[in-house]
Amino acid sequence: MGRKKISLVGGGQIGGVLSQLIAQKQLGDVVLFDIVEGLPQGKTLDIVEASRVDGFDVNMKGTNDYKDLEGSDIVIITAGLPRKPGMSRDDLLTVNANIMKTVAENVKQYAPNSIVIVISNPLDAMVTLCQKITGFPHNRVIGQAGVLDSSRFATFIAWELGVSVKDVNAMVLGGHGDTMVPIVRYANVNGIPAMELLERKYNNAEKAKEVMAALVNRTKMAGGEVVNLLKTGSAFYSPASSAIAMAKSILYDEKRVLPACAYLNGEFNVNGYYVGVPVVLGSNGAEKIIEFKLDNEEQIAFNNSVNAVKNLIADMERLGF
Ligand code: TXD
Repeated sequence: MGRKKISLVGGGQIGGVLSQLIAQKQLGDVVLFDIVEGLPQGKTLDIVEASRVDGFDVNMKGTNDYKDLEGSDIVIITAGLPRKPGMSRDDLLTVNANIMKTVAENVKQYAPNSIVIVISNPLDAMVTLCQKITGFPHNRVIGQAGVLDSSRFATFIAWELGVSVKDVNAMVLGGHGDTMVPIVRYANVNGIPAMELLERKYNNAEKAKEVMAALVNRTKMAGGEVVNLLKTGSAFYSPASSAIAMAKSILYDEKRVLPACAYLNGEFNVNGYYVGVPVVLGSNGAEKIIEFKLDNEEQIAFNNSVNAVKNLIADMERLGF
């Protein structure tokens, strides 16, 4: 039995880290595609030359030819420009939609049976466009945002409470923009509500609320925080790790429940849009949306986030995509 084939379209910062993680975790063989000549070839050669040191067997190919995507089980798309300081994710819409159009046409042609994970921003719009152009069933086109946003939220909670991040569960839903919705009510440390632990820490319910509000706010702005520090691009280690968690759940049919950008058909009262929600990820891609009740405040924030996604999609359609 051959190894699974994972193709990465976009060989920039995230594409490079994705390649290295796939090799180190031996998830499958890798094709790294980019339009820049030499870039994917150089990165894959460099990674493979560490195989003796790290002890991994992997076939890896850097390419500028879409034909190499043939037979892919999974395609992860990072092609597109990242943000610079002062830009919102939505500012990338026109340029990245043009790139996604070409990418999706080629994925459709050369990897018609693949499951696609989109990472390029503005995420919710790029996933929508990718599905539209490939025509793949919705369960086979998903986007990565929620795993990362949730990991950021969990990290900030762990720091605040002085506990291992491994014991923190925290979930962020909605669109991948400033309106994303960290779900405070279910944030917990090994099942114990994070809010209760904050109230105990400060012995003051009001202060606990303020501290949590600051963690929520930092989570929403976390992408921008990294952009402002890096100045030349956006986060790339953590987005790559997050997409790998999704790919692994699909490749090993783990059926993990991960927040992902998935197509809603009435779930959470949303019809016909891609939005971040908890999803069962298995060998058929997004196999099931996990619904749960939102309270009033969460519902308002979620609706607001869905509206932001709808506006973004309307903008994209106005641009002719
Ligand atoms: O969580 C998330 N979803 C994200 C998404 C978190 C952080 C960053 N996120 C977005 O991912 C970011 O806003 C960008 O839209 C993508 C890729 O970010 P990355 O940091 O990897 O950007 P790079 O380093 O600029 O790499 C992009 C590569 C680069 O090598 C280009 O040559 C290539 O994309 N590119 C193309 N590849 C294929 N085909 C076309 N047409 C093309 N155009 C550019």
